[in-house]
Amino acid sequence: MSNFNKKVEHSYTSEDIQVLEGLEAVRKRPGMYIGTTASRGLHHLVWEIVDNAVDEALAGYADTITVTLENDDIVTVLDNGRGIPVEVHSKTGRSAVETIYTKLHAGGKFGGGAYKVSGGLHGVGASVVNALSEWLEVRVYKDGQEYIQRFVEGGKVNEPLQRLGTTELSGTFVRFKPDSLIFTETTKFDYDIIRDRLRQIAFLNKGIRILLSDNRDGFEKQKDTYYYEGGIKEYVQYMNRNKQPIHDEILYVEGIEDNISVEVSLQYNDSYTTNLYSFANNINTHEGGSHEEGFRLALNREINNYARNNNFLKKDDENFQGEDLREGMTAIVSIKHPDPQYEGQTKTKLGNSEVRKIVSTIFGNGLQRFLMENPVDAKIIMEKAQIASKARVAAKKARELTRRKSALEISSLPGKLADCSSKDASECEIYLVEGNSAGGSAKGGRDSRFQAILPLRGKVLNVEKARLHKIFDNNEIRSMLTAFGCGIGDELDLEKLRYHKIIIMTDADVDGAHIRTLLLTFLFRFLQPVIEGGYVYFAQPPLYQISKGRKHVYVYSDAELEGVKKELGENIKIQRYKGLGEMDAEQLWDTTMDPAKRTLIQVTINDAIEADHVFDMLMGEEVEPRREFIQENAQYVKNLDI
Ligand code: 0RA
Repeated sequence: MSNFNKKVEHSYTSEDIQVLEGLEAVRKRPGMYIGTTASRGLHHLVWEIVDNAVDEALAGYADTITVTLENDDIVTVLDNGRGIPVEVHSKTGRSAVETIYTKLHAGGKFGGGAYKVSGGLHGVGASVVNALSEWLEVRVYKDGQEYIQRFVEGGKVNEPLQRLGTTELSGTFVRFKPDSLIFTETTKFDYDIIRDRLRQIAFLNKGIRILLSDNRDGFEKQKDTYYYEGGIKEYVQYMNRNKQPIHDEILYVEGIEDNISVEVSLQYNDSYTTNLYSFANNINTHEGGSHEEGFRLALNREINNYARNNNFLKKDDENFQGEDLREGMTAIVSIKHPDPQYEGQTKTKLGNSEVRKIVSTIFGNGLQRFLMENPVDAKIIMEKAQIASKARVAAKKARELTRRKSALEISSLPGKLADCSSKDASECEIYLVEGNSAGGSAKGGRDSRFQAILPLRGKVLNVEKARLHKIFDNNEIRSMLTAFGCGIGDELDLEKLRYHKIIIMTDADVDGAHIRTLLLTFLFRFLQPVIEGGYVYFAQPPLYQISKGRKHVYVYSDAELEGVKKELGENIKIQRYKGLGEMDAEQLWDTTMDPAKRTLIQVTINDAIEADHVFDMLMGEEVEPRREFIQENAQYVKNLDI
């Protein structure tokens, strides 16, 4: 160490010439190294320096990384690791500091840790940052001493590493100013871009604390700190923050094999989209690769195994398919590999084939255990898979059917439909009306500009109990599908929905409740997005008309009836409406269809699984709960005053 008491002699060698030629090549064709010299490339410089600090943290020697944005486009990155080695290497005659910042691709050789996170999309090494900087300085705090080395004009060494004095600190501090000769488009760093990436790094590397602050004059003074003890488990929670998770426990699995570390976290929410993100050495592998393949393999294998063993799949049932299991899933797969190979169009596909088996084993074991230990969560996940697989089968059948049907049949509107004249779906309403006589009153009473009427004859087919070909051969169902115009299953397109209010109008009796449940079952099974989009309503016809002299009052519930009776006192006449057909056109308009006066009940299905349970209960073999439920009225609707 004594040679640091004075400046180290520094002679110009052939090495130096090579180094300069290397960095000169970077300056000549920066795009080759950082992609672009626009904003994206500029930020690349920060990722590169931060990656080195993250490596030191992953090696277990640092736990805090501090990034600041300073005036004059200067960025600093500090870590509390061991500090870059300062001794002069006998062969090269230079220090590790100098080598790391001046030799292309030198970083990895000095990696003290198991992983070199860089090596993917970026991973060009700190020397590239140096090459593209007006100046760069490195301070090393090590063994009680502080050292500094400065580089100028794209990595030129003016003087070798110097010792500055003593310090209590340990770590590495890098400060640099990107070269405006290179970054001609912009040299302004964007706080939000840096914040988002640092947050992601913190999620992907549990236990690392990352601080960011914006100290620039003329910018909002900002500070953020990221630290996630739970790592990617908290990442999943964060990604689901505006979603509705359907089970409480977030799955988290970690393991290591052949020096490859694997972490997976997963939770289902009530949506139908998949949020699967994979990473290799902290780089987002957009194009997937062997780690994602291993994940999918294990997910399919373990969920189907559990479903078989616990009777969520019966003897004759086919296995769940991958897509059934990914619906509504938020998952992170993160691996760290000592020698990652990237493939694909954008080099964001992990190629290492050995990773498939390792992820599959580690995640598979963890998932198996999770399902055993969390039977409540497991049941919810199994039921979600059941629904998804039913929907997939239905969609496939619907597709086949659409192909079979002639274009004419599909495109011509059903004869019974009394359509409205407006073609603006957002104001159009279609009433699904029980029975022909009620249909007549509705046709007479409606405002034909925006209200269409589709009378349905008798009981609607119970789609739960019919085979699919029968469902699609059913006239009522075909009439509805043709009138709605939005298609079905996979090919459902809400843009094509011809009415933004689908209003189910049935008698206010048990039969009516049954019919509307049948209609809802059909809508739920085949047109779920239409319910979710808030396009489905129940009309609310009155139960009674109360007359006193010339005064008529409509009453919509038994509870209301008591109040009105008290209010009006003696000599009143109560007429109970047994069906819609008892009302004439004018009465039906006044009480049930006039937007200014009516009450519509919007059908909402917040929780598809709960709804499915309701439908199973209503449509299944058990009679008693069905009767009770229908009489208590649907609890999956909410009141909406129009
Ligand atoms: C090589 C060897 C050692 C540490 C590092 C590199 C190192 C590099 C960077 C870059 C940013 N921060 C860093 N921290 C450490 C090991 C040194 C030793 O064993 O003393």
